[in-house]
Amino acid sequence: HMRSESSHPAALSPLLFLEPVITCHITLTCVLCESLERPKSIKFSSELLTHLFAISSFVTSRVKDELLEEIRNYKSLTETVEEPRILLVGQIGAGKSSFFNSVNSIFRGHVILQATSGYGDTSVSKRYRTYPVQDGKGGKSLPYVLSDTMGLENGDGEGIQVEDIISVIKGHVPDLYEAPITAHDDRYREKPCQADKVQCVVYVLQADNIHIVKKSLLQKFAKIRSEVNSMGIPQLVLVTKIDEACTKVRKDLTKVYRSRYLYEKVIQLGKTLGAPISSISLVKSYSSETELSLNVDILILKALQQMLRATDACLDDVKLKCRTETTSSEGFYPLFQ
Ligand SMILES: Nc1nc2c(ncn2[C@@H]2O[C@H](COP(=O)(O)OP(=O)(O)OP(=O)(O)O)[C@@H](O)[C@H]2O)c(=O)[nH]1
Ligand SMILES: [Mg+2]
Repeated sequence: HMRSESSHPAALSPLLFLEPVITCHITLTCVLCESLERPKSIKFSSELLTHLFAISSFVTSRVKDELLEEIRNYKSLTETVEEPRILLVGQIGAGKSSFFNSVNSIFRGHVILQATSGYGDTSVSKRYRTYPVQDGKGGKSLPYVLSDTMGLENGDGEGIQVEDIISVIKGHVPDLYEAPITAHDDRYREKPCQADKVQCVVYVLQADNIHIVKKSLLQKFAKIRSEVNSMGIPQLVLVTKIDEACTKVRKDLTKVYRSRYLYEKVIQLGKTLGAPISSISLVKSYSSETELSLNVDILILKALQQMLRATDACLDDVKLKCRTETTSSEGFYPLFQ
């Protein structure tokens, strides 16, 4: 019964990465809930219920462990770029800094706020910052860095400019740089090396306001996208605040791939940005919680895994480029057409 109700239109299938696990988890959860809500029609012994909950939690924690294992053991296998850079760009308050904080929290084992996050009339993040991810307190740094930018603003000439973001992507901008970024500055890297450049660009949008994203902002995204396409850098989309967009999902995060509302938003976003559905990840970052939660972690780790895989695609092209010693952009396969 659960299976037939959960069947989705084909376009959503790339998002159903955890289908077997989630189905198992959801089936167990629903059986449990139904039995709790309607004790007269279905009766399970409390012992059986305890076992079912235990199996469900076990399966979910195994998924998290496997994701952690893959992400921990990531290697760039590229001499020129030991630590690939993943850059998050998006509107003010979209949840860029919170995503970094959530990734860091998962590897730390508890919720931490390293990047300043919050709400402001202008971007809360005032500088371009790169964050290495540490594997536990005092642990080694994982071999990739997440880069946080100031938020893009709706109006022209306000906040960080498209040109600034392109400079960051091209590797001209060092860590802790404040916009505006000019070639006259001493710290501006005139000739960045491959390791200074960004290997994956992630556009961050919040699920609860996709329908009201301003045209001016979409134009800024389009400008960045066309420039990034020509550089052959993979581009992904991160949809944050899914809990704010759908009440069912807020109550139970495992419903994320069953939400028709979110499904429609993803399709709409794909069309607006010209991005394939498979390049869109849905997450809920840690915002008000003080403890980690398995379901939040899995979505965050899955998004990070997708970013690292996209980064690999970029690095393969870098290697190919080095081998063929050509400056032509042939051989690049950007994710956005
Ligand atoms: N409910 C919920 N709140 C979130 C989520 N992600 C971020 N927030 C909240 O949204 C607000 C803005 O988040 P930030 O991470 O500071 O956003 P930002 O994109 O870094 O913003 P700027 O630095 O100003 O550009 C904060 O109050 C966060 O707690 C989410 O997934 N769910
Ligand atoms: Mg920020």
